[in-house]
Amino acid sequence: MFIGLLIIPLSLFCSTLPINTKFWVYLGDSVNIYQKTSLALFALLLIGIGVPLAAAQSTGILYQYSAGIASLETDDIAIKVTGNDQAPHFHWWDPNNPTVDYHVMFVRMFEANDTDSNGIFDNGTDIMIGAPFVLPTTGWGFSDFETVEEDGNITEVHFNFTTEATFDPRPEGTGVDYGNLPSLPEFDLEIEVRIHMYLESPGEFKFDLIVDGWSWTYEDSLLVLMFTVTESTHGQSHGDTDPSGFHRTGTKFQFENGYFEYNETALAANNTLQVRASYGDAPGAYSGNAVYLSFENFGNETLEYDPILGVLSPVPGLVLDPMTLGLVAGAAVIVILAVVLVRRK
Ligand SMILES: [Ca+2]
Repeated sequence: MFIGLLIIPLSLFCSTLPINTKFWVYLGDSVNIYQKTSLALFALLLIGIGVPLAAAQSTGILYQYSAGIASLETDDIAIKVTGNDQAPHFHWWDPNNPTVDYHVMFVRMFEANDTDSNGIFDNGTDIMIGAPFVLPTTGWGFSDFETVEEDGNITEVHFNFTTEATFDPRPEGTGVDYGNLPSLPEFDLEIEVRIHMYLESPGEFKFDLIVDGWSWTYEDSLLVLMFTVTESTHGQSHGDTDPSGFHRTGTKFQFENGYFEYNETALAANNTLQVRASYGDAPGAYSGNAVYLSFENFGNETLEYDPILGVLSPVPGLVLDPMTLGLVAGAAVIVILAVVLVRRK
């Protein structure tokens, strides 16, 4: 590509010269020492441009598991994922600019009455039905890593955290009276968080949420998954502040250069479900912002859902760094010099 960038202006330049033909014929002929030197320098520059490109190539995905935390790293993102924490916790940062860390935690799940039937959980208007299921802080099993390798580089890494729990949607002794709701016996839930990273998207990672065993009170209510999004200074294990510049564009929640992108559909058996998001200040003892993903009722099927977390690339598209631009400019000067020398001959 970069050689192409040089050849195009060189050809344009030469085509404007009356000695164009003579120049190319002359190159094949005996040339003097100045021209030889110029051409050698030009060749060296072309080789030199290739060096930083090769050095900038990715080394694949690095991964490890230690003390309940799975870590992944590429040139563009560093990630820690743990189940054994306050809840399933995704913690990531930009290794090229490690000033702030982002944290997304999947903290609770509950059935909600969609009072205005817009498919969105409107906090303060729509009503939670029964007790929320608070995700367990222990008992998450780690699957080990599955990897895909190409030419000695790890190009894909996959792993899971899984937990099983028994949930009572009408707990006694909490001071809340559920007497106005139909009774619903406790039920067993299995929750799996599957993490996927692909080197072709080195600045982000995906996770699937699998929820199996949910029991509903009403057929027309929503299931709401609540996540918190927080920020910390780099290296802190938990986020404690609101993420700076938190806003939503389309299906992407963005904060500084971090993002949380959601899908507007989920799967339950062969059915596609509608997913809608809302957000606000995190309630109660939680820090940061809360994102509520609402799923339409999926009966007794297994829910499968796959959002994306990541860091934004600095500038999309073609980027020439100052060093490459300098080399291109230098090469152009040498070529012009070579042409001038030929003309003077
Ligand atoms: Ca609503």
